[in-house]
Amino acid sequence: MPGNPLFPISGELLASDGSAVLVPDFFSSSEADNHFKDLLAKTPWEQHSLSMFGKQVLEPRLSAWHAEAELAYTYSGQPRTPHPWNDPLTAVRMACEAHTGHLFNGALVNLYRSGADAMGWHSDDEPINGINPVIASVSLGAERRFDLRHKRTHEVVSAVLPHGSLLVMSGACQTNWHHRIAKTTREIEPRINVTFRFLCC
Ligand SMILES: O=C(O)CCC(=O)C(=O)O
Ligand SMILES: [Mn+2]
Repeated sequence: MPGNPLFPISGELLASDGSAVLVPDFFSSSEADNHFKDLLAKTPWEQHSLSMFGKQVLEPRLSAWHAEAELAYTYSGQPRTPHPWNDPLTAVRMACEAHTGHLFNGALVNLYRSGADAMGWHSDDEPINGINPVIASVSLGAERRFDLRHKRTHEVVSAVLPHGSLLVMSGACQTNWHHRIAKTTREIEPRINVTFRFLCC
């Protein structure tokens, strides 16, 4: 169901040039509450820096990269040493694998502590993700708006990502669209997002 911006939205967000399918109630609210609590407690949160206009600035969020030991990952130009899988992450990963029929061997976990935390426009198109990657993105905690912007036409498609939702980006989504979580001045609670990927070694 392509649209811009219709809230709440579910199903296919993109009319063309890739796929982004939102499943708003992927986890029940009690499952989502438990995953949020467990991941908040068990994730080895780090704050990394990124290069912006030639300067190193701290990323406006906390994050952790989880994968098998040999799968180092360079994100925002920064090499990341993987942390081992933990129980809540494995449970969420297995649910995403069962739903999508795809295996995932890495997960980037992000903590947006408040509306001031964000992730700028980017696409998950690093070569290690392979061509037309399937990326399963789980949202827990505060709702945030997710924007997709077409790289050529600059069309913007937006959707709110609810607590316990799953967004599956696939096909040519990373080739043709950027995505972001924008800052908001609203007073909001923390949000955890996990993006599962399959890295080609
Ligand atoms: O927080 C989100 O929903 C998006 C996260 C994201 O795009 C990423 O980790 O690459
Ligand atoms: Mn991304």
